Amino acid sequence: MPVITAQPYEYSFPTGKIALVVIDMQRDFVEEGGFGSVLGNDVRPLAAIVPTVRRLLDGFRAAKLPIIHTREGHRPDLTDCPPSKRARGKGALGIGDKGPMGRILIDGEPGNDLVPALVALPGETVIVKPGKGAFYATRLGHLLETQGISHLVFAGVTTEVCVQTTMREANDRGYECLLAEDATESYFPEFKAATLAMIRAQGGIVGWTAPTDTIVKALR
Ligand code: C5J
Repeated sequence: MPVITAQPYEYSFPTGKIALVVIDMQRDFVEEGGFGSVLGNDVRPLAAIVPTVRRLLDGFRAAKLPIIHTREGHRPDLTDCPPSKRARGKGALGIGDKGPMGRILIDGEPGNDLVPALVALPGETVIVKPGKGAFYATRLGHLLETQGISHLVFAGVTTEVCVQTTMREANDRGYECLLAEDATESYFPEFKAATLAMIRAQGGIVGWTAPTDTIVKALR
């Protein structure tokens, strides 16, 4: 079994049972004018990881391993958006409102697209999710089960919200989860640092973390 030098200890995976999950690398969070910036965040740290996420994607593509992309997005009629989620934040613009990149966090709007450098290729899966976790109200669990996947590598944004929520959901479902440390980012550096620490604390209570280049090398 290939082994990756990781924290809190080495991560080994059966070839053929590992998949990459790239969380929410969509314009809404990464580009100026999207939901992230409307909420008052500086999106530049998120934009800065795009080349690293691309290296990870290219590593999985070269190894011909399954790739899943997620987008946080709602139906245009918002029937899948709890009123509590829509009301939260009290910002100038909320979910479903018209922003500079179309209706915010709505599936099919320009802002909901994956950033151009990270678009899904034919054969890769895109899951549109109404929640922070990618297992909630989606076909992700069924898809992984039918493909016999047991190990998941994670990347994307934001580390402490959708990435961490999905990793915790996956961990509870029995998946062995590894987070690519430099292919994930937060609007809040201290939240990213805390999330990495809590994932690998107590002997990897949620999973492992490792740098992207270490992961890609192990896939070769
Ligand atoms: C947030 C996400 N932060 N993808 N979504 O609302 O982390």
